[in-house]
Amino acid sequence: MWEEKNNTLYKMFGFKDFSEAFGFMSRVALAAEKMDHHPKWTNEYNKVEIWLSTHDAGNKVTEKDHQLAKIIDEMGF
Ligand code: H2B
Repeated sequence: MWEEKNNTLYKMFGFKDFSEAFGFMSRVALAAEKMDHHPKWTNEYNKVEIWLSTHDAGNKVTEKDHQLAKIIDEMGF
């Protein structure tokens, strides 16, 4: 579940290891670049945290953030 937190959509993802986590990040990076909407995120070993917001709208959650969240969810991780 994405959580609305400090004007972002936030979600934490856990993986088996770094390779799985980075594979996920690669898929998200390609989707983000395609829609020209890029995540703020961190990765530590098998954990990825993502905060989605729209800079162009003054760092607020917009429809684009909901769209990217949906695309990430549909990747099925
Ligand atoms: N990503 C996010 N998260 N928010 C934006 O407002 C945004 C972006 N704007 N990626 C895009 C790039 C814009 O800066 C470029 C010029 O299209």
